[in-house]
Amino acid sequence: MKAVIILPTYNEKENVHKLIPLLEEVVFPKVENHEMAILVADDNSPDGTADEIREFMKKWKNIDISQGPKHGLGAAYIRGMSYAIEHMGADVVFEMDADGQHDPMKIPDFMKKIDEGADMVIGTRYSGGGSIPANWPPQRKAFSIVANIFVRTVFTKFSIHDWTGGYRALKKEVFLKEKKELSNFKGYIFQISFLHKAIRDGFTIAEVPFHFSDRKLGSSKIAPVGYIIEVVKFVILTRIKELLLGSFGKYLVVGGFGFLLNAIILKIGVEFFNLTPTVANLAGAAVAIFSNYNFNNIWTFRHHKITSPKQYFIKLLHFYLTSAFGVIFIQTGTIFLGDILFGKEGYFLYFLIGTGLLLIWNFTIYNKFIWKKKSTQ
Ligand SMILES: Nc1nc2c(ncn2[C@@H]2O[C@H](COP(=O)(O)OP(=O)(O)OP(=O)(O)O)[C@@H](O)[C@H]2O)c(=O)[nH]1
Ligand SMILES: [Mg+2]
Repeated sequence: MKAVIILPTYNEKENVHKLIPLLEEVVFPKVENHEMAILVADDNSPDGTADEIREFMKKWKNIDISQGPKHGLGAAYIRGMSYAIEHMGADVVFEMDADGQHDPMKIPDFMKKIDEGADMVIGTRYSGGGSIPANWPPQRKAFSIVANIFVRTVFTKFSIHDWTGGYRALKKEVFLKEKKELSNFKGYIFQISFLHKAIRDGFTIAEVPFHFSDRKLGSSKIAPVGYIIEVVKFVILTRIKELLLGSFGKYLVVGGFGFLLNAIILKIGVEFFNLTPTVANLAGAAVAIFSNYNFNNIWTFRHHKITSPKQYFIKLLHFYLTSAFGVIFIQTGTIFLGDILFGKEGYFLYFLIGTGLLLIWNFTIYNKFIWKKKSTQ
């Protein structure tokens, strides 16, 4: 395979001067069985980074440069990856800071993970011995640590420890698949969104721990603290969109329809058939649960559809039981607790909180037990 290390640069003349010989003379000879090359994605740096690279290109034939206007890190990577694949024949592309903060000696470890079958390898500072500079100011440390915990939690993807780092390797298939959807996001958001899409599309992800050293030469282009609000906004909006457009949105539509059925039957039962509200509501709930079960089966969770008649009845029974449990213990229980702890006045708020918890409970149970992958066969 051919792997191209993409170094995005904006005024990194002094840094590439040190990094490129290190890659060529020390690191590349350590990578067995793969052809290694370098692409510098330079945004017309005024400090003459490109001239430095052109000098190196005379000495080493596996170096190339792609220049363009400065539209941010994401744009530089999109341009660089396209170039590496189309003009250099790359099978694998690396993202690597040009300022030496990404320990180049880890490159063989990334390639090993690719050899073992990973589609995308993430350099991690937050697991397995990886670390961030001890001398970073407290607010930068806090930003980096909290941002990563935040992203992992909101995306409920705890197996990936470093979402914002920029030391990565990926097969060209990953880039080609996601290219259309990759926007010119600024620094950290580009990294988060790229990884999020790769996971969504089922690519295999692996991690390589590394120590992120402090920048020694040149100046920083990314202002971490300035990104806080943008990162939070991006991650939350992405998650909400994903949930609403995905099975959770369908589940809400199905549940909303069930709720309407329940309400109509309750009203007809009481007003036209003279039933007591309790009995009429039980009938309405029973019909609504039946409707929910079937619509969820053929629509929300259609990828894990229950087809065998025996399974259909067993799961229907489970569905009734878990739905009843949720209504009695979670929804009604929340109202009960609210009433005892804070008084009756807030009953409607407790109802709303209880219903919210109920929705999450049901969705989790349906995913994990009713329509879980293997049990449906
Ligand atoms: N081509 C290009 N490269 C960029 C741009 N912004 C940042 N870079 C490069 O991306 C890499 C990471 O940027 P840095 O400024 O080092 O960000 P950082 O590592 O979070 O910050 P420091 O720890 O202060 O170095 C460096 O190689 C930069 O030169 C850009 O707009 N265009
Ligand atoms: Mg840096």
